[in-house]
Amino acid sequence: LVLENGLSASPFVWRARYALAHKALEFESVPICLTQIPKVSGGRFKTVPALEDGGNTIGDSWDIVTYVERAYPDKPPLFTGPTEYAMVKLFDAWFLPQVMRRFLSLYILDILNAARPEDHAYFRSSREAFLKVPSLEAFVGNREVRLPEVREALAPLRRQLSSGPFLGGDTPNYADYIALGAFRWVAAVSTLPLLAKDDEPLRSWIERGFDLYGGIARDDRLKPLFEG
Ligand SMILES: N[C@@H](CCC(=O)N[C@@H](CS)C(=O)NCC(=O)O)C(=O)O
Repeated sequence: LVLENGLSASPFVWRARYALAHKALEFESVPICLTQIPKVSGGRFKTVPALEDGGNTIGDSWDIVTYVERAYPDKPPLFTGPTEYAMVKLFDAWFLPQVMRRFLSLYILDILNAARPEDHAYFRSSREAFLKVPSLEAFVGNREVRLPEVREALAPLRRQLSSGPFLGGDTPNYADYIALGAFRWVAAVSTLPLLAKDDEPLRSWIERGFDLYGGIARDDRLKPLFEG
């Protein structure tokens, strides 16, 4: 899901990219913008990410990871088994409303401003309807004042990362990819640094996570996630 500057911004696309890299699966990435989604793959997909693999077409990031895990059992596993899968789903059920929605409340106007011009009208009307807000401006209002509360909402991540380099422990798991994908999304659009300069262990973990798989999330065009 590309912005005007060519960066890929969707947190859901990023978690899927991390998953494919983890499984050492080669893929071709097709950059499209929001209003192009209905025009690709015969209109089969309503959202990105979407995966075409041989004759199989899969939309939804969780369906994609479930599919690649089943289709490529000889590749590095994303989950040690159904128990870890269930626990990471639980993590996502917390992360989506408690973290990603808060990120949206800080950055939705930055996303709009960074989007391709042809997406602007659709992005505004669809997001205002989805969030049930009178305007995106009202939704991000007072964002500097709300920043400490958003930082505080990340406390469970800090707590977990104080006992190991990744949320998954010694090595990254899909919970890491879900969370890293959201920070990568913010870094693509942010005009307000999300985190304090000394926010450890989040800072080291984000550096480590962006460096994974040959620097998968690195890009010179990214905005600072930390105050300078
Ligand atoms: N549950 C889906 C959510 C994906 C999603 O919401 N993607 C957004 C971009 S971040 C999208 O494609 N939206 C299409 C639209 O708004 O028309 C997943 O996990 O893949």
